[in-house]
Amino acid sequence: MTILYTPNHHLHHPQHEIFNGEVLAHAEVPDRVDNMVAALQAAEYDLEAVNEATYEGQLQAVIEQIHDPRYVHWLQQTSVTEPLYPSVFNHGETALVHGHPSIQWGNFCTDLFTPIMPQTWSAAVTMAEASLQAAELLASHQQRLVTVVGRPPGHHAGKSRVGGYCYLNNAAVAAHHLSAHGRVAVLDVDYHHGNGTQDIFYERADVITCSIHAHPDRKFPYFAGLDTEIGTGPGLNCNRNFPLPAGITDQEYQPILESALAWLAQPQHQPEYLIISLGLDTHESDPIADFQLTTAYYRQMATTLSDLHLPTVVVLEGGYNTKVIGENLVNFVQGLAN
Ligand code: OKP
Ligand code: ZN
Repeated sequence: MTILYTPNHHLHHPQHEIFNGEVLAHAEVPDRVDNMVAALQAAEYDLEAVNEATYEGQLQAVIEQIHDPRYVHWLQQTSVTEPLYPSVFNHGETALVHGHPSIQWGNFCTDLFTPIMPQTWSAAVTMAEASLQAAELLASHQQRLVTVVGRPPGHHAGKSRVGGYCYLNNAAVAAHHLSAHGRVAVLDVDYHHGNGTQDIFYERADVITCSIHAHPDRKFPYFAGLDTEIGTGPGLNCNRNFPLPAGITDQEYQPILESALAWLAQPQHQPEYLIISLGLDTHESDPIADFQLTTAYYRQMATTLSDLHLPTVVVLEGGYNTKVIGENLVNFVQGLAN
């Protein structure tokens, strides 16, 4: 097992998210990753730092194949000195207007939870680079198991609209890179629906996607995540959602996880690589969620995943109790390597 992490996640530290006009403390904070790194080191794992990324070559090519290049270029080139929030959301064709960056941002984003901070680009592109390196370690047969610990997360970042604390879709970077080497399955076990990943691969049959999450009637991202969303065109029947009620326990989650894995591994799919979008916000103590999974269960969850016997990249997504997220990750990582 190789564990990559991105020390420069500290560069991105949003203070506020705005919900229903209320300014709240932002949940996606650097302490999350600091707690995970400390717990992994205490458990004697070696972590390999991915310090920075140059936006060129393969990284740029992969990112611009999964995201609208206009969005990515804009994010890369827009420099802000203050947090940037959208004011007006463009629901039509992307228009590269010359107005205030707050207006331009309205082309590409969906909510008031995902501000652009002065150094968001550096942190986000480094996390994407680490995800690409993880995929390459599998593609080149140097490793069968790689975990990427960093932030910002990525699974709500779609082709051209980002949100939910996510800017670049790290899991999609890994999946798209590996899709050149074999069929890929993406399983999203974050508490929230992986709507960005679903969007990116919705019409593709070479990357199949599956998400287990809180029912969108109740939780973010609200406008996606129903079990009727099954893919389209060549991607028909290559997406599957498991929306769940509040209060899910270990005993209730396990058979759903097994159904998801059975669906991913069915003969029509035959994945050769597995990407896990791992959110630890399914934990019973999570401050923004309502599932009841226990710390010990993450070990069982990962052991169940390892039964697929596929080369696997784990990419960190959510998880907002900064006191227990590291312990939960250690349990997961130990279960995976079993
Ligand atoms: C990101 B990830 C305000 C509600 C805002 C946004 C949730 C984004 C989750 N209290 N919720 O999937 O963990
Ligand atoms: Zn989440």
